[in-house]
Amino acid sequence: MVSEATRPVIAKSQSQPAVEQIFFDAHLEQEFRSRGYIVVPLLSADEVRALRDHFEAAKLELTKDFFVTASNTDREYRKRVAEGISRFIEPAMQKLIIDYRCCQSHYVVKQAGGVNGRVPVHQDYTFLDPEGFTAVHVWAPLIDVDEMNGCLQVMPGSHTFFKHISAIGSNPHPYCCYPNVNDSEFMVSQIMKAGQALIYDGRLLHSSERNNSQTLRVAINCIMLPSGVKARLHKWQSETPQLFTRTEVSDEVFLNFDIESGVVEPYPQGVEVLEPIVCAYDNRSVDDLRIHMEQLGLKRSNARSFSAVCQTIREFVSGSLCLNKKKDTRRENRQE
Ligand SMILES: O=C(O)CCC(=O)C(=O)O
Ligand SMILES: [Fe+2]
Repeated sequence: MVSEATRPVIAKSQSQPAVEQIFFDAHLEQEFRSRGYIVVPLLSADEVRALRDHFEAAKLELTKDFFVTASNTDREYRKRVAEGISRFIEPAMQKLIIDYRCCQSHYVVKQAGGVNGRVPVHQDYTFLDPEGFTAVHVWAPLIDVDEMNGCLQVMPGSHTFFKHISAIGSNPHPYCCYPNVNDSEFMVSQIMKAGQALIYDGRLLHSSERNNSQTLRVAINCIMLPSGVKARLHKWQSETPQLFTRTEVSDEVFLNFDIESGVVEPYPQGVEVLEPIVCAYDNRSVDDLRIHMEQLGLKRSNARSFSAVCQTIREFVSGSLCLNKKKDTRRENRQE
């Protein structure tokens, strides 16, 4: 295990503190730090098949158009799912990143044609303090994904833009000022093959549209933290809006807690109460975001416009788009 003392650090400029190295490969590290994510091949075809079998065997009762296995209340079930996924993801990730573990693993599933399956732009829950180690989140589809069946969309560079704690139980988020952010110039669709993984900084803004295909969209979502570093959960104090209470929890706690409310008193075993933390609401404008992305050299890529063209072609071929129509049916379909 790499301890805090021996974990390699990346020297930065004198004005900025050094940061711990996450990836073995310097190019991946650089990419991850600047964009907030990378996409890499992670699982072999056999591993994807084994995970699909594991998913089928778990016999999910899909009660929502977008379903996360962490919302199941059966502890043994959650444990089985988490262990079954981590068994594949951990060894594969350990070839890429230095001494991290999965502290939570879920299936994230979109029902075929599910009209309520859209996942709005969000930052995943914050599992570490804002300064210090970085939580590495992994999203890996077990089926090829594109804009038709609800691929992930990300906002490159957003992980270092907002200073925001995403508290369990929710708190006001600064990106709510971009109401139509899914369609905005900032989001990039990630068209991926089964077995590829999007490895992202836990602060990266992301979203996904509903699954308009005829097939279930199954993916895996794992939260990875450095070995020996416990997760920290934050709860917003609405009466003192800059204040968040904090608890430090063992990985076991994730098998029991309610993903909407987190840990609640009386706290179960494995929960330690820490000092509260202050984090002011970061009210920044869309222009600030544009400047930030320009500074990072992250002008919007062609990826989305290219995939939008592919989508149009697919719809035309499937007969759902008539080119004689003046109206943009794609846009209409997307509104809920
Ligand atoms: O699977 C998806 O489409 C999005 C999942 C996600 O972002 C989440 O569960 O936090
Ligand atoms: Fe997410």
